[in-house]
Amino acid sequence: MISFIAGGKTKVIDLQTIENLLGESLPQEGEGYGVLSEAMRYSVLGGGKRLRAIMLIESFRLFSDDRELEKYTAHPFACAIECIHGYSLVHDDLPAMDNDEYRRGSLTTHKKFGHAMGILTGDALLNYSMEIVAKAGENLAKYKPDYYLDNMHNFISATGVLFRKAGCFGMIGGQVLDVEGFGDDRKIDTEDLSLICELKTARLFQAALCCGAILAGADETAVSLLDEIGYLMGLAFQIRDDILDVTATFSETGKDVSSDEKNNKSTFVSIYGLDFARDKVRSLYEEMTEKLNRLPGDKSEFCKLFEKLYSL
Ligand code: GRG
Repeated sequence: MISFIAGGKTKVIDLQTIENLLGESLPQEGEGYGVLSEAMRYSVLGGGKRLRAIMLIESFRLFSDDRELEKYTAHPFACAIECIHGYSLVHDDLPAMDNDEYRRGSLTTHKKFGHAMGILTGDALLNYSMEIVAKAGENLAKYKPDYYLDNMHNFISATGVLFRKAGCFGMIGGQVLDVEGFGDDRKIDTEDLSLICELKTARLFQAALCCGAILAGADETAVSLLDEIGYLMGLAFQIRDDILDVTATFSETGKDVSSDEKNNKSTFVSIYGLDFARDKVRSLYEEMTEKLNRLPGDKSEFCKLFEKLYSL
């Protein structure tokens, strides 16, 4: 459970609330065509730390106490970013990419529903993320017309940030570099590796923090600081993921271990070694904490999240 105090009020966002929001917003089982809604729900609802949703909502709460506005803006964006993250994992696990069998302790989507359905489920989740955001815009116009007229530019700006950071110049671009770099057993250099990580992993962290803040009406200085924090968080997260790939067990991660080695991938660990990788995570942790402390409000729960994510 993540909780923190801002503006004198205790604020709590718990995992169950996010699970409920996601469960309600995804197509219900049996809705639509064939097995698709079941596969979409399986892919998104079957575990996951909900980091991006939590970061988005907590970032909103750093700048606004308006729970009604949060419900109409940050909540649908939190669901949308989890759908985008979910689709990226479904596609990343496909035979044409990492060819993994387990994710979140269960069979990967293509292993359970077949390859074609793995592709289609990922497609549907990406499209659905846009449907969620579009629907939220419609609801705002209908139920919060004052906000709609005065602050719609924030909603539009957050929409652009989310899909740009997830798109061809962001996460998908990073995956392209990853596939090109590793597809023929070439070893990529550290500069390329950092860029891939920045695009593939950090962009969605940045999107989560920036969207939450923008929706709450934060100013440009705060948003760009959050963008920097998201970058550091993503980089540290990826390096930690590389470390866990060689040090953790299946029961700890719920996914295939030694997947990078199996795919002959260069990682921060394979290039620099475990000790250097651990030191790098620690120094990134310090840097993100320093930047976080420049933001307004009580950031203690963000600090707890950092500790949880980056302790080694
Ligand atoms: C296929 C377009 C496309 C993109 C794939 C994100 C990504 C890009 C691939 C995932 C590769 C990977 C394992 C990266 C390490 C960092 C990461 C995103 C780990 C999974 O995120 P968590 O730990 O997952 O937040 P949960 O299951 O908790 O939601």
